[in-house]
Amino acid sequence: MDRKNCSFESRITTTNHPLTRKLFEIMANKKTNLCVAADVTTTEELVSLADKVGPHICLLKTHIDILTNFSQDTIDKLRDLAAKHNFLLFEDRKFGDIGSTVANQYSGGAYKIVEWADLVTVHGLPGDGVIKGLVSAINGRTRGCVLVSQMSSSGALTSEEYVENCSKMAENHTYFVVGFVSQSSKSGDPRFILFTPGVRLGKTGDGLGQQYVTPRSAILERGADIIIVGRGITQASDPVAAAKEYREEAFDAYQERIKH
Ligand code: 5BU
Repeated sequence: MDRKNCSFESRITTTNHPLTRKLFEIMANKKTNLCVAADVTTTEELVSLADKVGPHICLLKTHIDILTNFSQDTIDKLRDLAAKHNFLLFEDRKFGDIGSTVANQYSGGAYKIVEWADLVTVHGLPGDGVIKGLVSAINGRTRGCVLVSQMSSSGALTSEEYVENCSKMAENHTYFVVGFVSQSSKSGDPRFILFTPGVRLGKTGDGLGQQYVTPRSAILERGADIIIVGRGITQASDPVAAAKEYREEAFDAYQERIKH
């Protein structure tokens, strides 16, 4: 069973991870494989964006530490919107330290990420202690992580060997890892979801190292399951219309892929 030829529905039963299953269900039922990167700097903008694009997304990706006015109210509102529109919360924290430190960063500090983020991003660089550390902080909650195995930025140091080693790490920790942030994947393992950022229509870069491909290219050529789109939506004159456009392009490309 090759991941790239399988429908999201048919992949539900390939995994026991409750959040992987939930995400496949949301994608299949809502007919969307769009994740919006909500890189705005105030709670008001974040909540307003989440409510507007909510009907079109399976996931809302945050960088919670770029908010200037974060509070518990931010989280209460985000969780309400996630329930209202049926999407998951994905904090792009890119944990990358020893297990003991990431456990504290995950559960403590100002953001208490473990209390509200369904999924978080993690670098494999420290070795699998980073995963064990995060898991030690979960305390019975249903949580998962996405391993960053390859970055979208130019000159990224993520070699083929590194990507391979991230795959092995994921295979050893399937109870926590739901998939990879990557630019391409040779892995056909249907349990793992491939998330691809660096997606934008009509631009190839941002002048600061980001590199873009189109939704079709990400899904059909690079094998993405979920596209992550930030400024293509947040900086559009009409973010809702842009979200609809990316959603349609991405879901059409996915449907085309599973036909073959
Ligand atoms: P953009 O506005 O579509 O360029 O935003 C992309 C988002 O995805 C942004 O939040 C980044 O932090 C995130 N990202 C990325 O662009 N490339 C990567 O390899 C990883 C995350 Br990992």
